[in-house]
Amino acid sequence: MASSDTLSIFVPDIGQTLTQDANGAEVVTANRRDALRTQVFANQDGRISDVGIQAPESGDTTTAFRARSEDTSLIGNADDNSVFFGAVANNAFISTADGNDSVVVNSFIDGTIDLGDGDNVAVTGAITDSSISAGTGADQVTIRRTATSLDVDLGAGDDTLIFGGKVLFSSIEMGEGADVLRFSSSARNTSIDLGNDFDIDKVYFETRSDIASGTVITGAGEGDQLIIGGNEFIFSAADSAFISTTDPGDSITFG
Ligand SMILES: [Ca+2]
Ligand SMILES: [Ca+2]
Ligand SMILES: [Ca+2]
Repeated sequence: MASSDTLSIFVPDIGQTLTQDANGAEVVTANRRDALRTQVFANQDGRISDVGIQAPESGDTTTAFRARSEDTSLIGNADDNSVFFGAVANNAFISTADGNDSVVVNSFIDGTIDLGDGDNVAVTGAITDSSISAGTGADQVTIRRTATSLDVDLGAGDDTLIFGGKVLFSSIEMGEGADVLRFSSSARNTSIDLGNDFDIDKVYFETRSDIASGTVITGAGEGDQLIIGGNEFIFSAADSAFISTTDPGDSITFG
C-alpha cells in the first residue's frame, strides 16, 4: 500500500529551492510564487521506491516523479494539485482532495487515484488493477491505452470518461450528472452504471461488436443515449431498453 515514510514538503522562500532526501530519492522543491514545484529524482538504482510526498496545508502544488517508481504516495491539499509520473508507477497512492487537480501518469499498476471534489483531470496510459475516483465537479478522465481490472467512480457532476484502448474486467460508475462515456475499442466483462439520474448521459461505441461479452449497462434513465457508430439509441424506461431513433424495431436491452 502507501509508503510508510511520508516526507512533508518544506516550503522554501519565494524564488528559493530546497533539496531533501527520501529513501535515496532526491526531492527538489522550488517556490515559484504561483505554485510549489516538487520533483522526485531516482535513487542510485535508477528508481523511486517507498517515497511519500505530503503537500503543505495550502497552496497550489505540482509534483513530478521523474523515474520508474514503486510504493509511492502523494497527498494533496484543498488547492490545485498537479501530479505527473514520467515512467511506470507501481503501487502509487494519489489523493488530491478538494480543488481542481490533475494527474498524468504512464503505465499505472496496482494504484489508487482519488481526485476528491472539484473539476479534476486525469490522463493515464495502460492501467491495471487500479482505481480512479472523483467526487462532485465536472471531471475529465482519459485512459489512453488498455484498461484491465479498473474501477472508476466519477460521482456527481457532468463527467467525461474516454477509453482509447480495450477495457477488460472493469467497473465504471458515472454517478449523477450529464455524463459522457466514450469507447474506442472493445469493452469486455465490464459493468457500466449511468447513475440512475434525470440527466442525459451519452455512451459512445465505435461498433456494436465492441460491446463484447460480459459488458452490461445499468442505471440508465429516460432519454439516455447510446451512440454506436452513427446509430443513436435512446433509453426508454417503459421498454427497459435503448430504442433506435432511426429504426424503432431495433433495440438494445441491458441488465
Ligand atoms: Ca479535487
Ligand atoms: Ca487538491
Ligand atoms: Ca457524474
